Amino acid sequence: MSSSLTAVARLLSLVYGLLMMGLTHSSAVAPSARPNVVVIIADDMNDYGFLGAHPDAQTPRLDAFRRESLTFPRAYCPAPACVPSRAAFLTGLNPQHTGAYLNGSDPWEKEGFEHFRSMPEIFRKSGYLTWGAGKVFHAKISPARQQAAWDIDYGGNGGFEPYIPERSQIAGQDHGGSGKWWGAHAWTGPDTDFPDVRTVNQAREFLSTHPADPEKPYFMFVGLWRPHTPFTAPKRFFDLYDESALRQPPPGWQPGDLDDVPAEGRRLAGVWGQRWATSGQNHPESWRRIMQGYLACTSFADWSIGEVIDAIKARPDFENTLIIVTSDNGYHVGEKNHYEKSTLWEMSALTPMAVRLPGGAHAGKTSPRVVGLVDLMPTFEQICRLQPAGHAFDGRDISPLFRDPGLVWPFPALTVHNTQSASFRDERWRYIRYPNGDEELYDHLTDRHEWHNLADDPTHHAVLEHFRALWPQRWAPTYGGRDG
Ligand SMILES: [Ca+2]
Ligand SMILES: [Ca+2]
Repeated sequence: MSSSLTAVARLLSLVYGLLMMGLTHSSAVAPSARPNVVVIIADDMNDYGFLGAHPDAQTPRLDAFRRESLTFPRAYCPAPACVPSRAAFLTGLNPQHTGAYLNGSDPWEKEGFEHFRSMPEIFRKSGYLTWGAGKVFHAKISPARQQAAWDIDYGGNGGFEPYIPERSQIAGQDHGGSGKWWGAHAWTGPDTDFPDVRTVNQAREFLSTHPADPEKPYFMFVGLWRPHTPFTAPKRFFDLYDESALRQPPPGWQPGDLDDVPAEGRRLAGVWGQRWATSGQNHPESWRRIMQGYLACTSFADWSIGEVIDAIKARPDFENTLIIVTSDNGYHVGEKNHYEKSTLWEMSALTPMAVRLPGGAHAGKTSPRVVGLVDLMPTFEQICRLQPAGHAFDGRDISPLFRDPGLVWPFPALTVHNTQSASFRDERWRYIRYPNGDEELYDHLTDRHEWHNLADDPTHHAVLEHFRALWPQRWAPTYGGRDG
């Protein structure tokens, strides 16, 4: 008798468990409790480790995080550089509607932009406790805005330092007049020489001491400075990569790839001075060195991401926390004979995104749908029931994809580089158009590295017409800045 009772109890418990699982999975966020939100943004991280696109890249913490998360391998930045990408995803507004197109534009306090509220300001005004450290806006911010944004503000923790010491600089390959940016150097000083490590320590401190409060959830923005140049990282991350054994060139490089690219595309490939433009062919030694530096810094950023996530997981309110890991833009390491970003190709535009949903819904799954960083703000507004931003978003709420990652989602991502210079990406195609009307078209079904420009192929006339019809009509005057 008692054993059959036990069996019934077990059955009931199993049914209850399944019901709860179903509840958790069908509603990503319980309506009664707004989730905590953590946004971890790496700087200039491409798909090498995130999606395993480079055979030598090691990102074990991201791999583990992806096993608990819903991954969007087709996520794109609104602009392929730090300042305009952040201006866009922190407001939910695309560059062509604000004029914040370029690095060096410092848009935040300029006329016309100064009234746009940013992501942390909106969270704070909506009753969240807001915590920010590291690289966030990457532009001049007024004290008033800074105060409106954060309850707990650690600032940038410094910046890109430590720079490349002279002995590790690559001679003649300077960057903005200083060799300190270019080279690769295994750092043997203390970890805390790195702003990212200081940020991680502050995050750990907050996460391990701040009591869970369902009445006042927290919003945390962790802005990492790596893998952006200068390629310095603690030595143990360089030790992961034997420079002489690195498989080079990277999978996306092909000789003569620029031959079918219009003049403006070739010009963008040469921005940052011509020093790197032909280095793929001419400087294999320094290319390998830079690759080692980029991969080491990618693994360093991976470690930083993992440390923050582990601290979140140790909290009692972990299961009601939404964690998003992504980057502000992608990165070329020689593909199309180009370094860095600021182009309209996949290597610059792709910012893979992994989303750990409350309750662990869709863990380990992948959504094939095209989304963008500019979708974050409207998505948070919906999920976290935030106050209206005061402006209409260009991005869209992607929380329906959090419920059903396979939902039909026919919205291409727009990546804007400058006035009348932009690219659309849908699940199959990339379309690029430059200010003089020159175009590129790539078919990702057969050409994932965008080697074959099909814009002149009459077979694809209808595809070109489709994207031309989507071309933005309004282009705000620019706040200026620089091309790279
Ligand atoms: Ca960046
Ligand atoms: Ca080509």
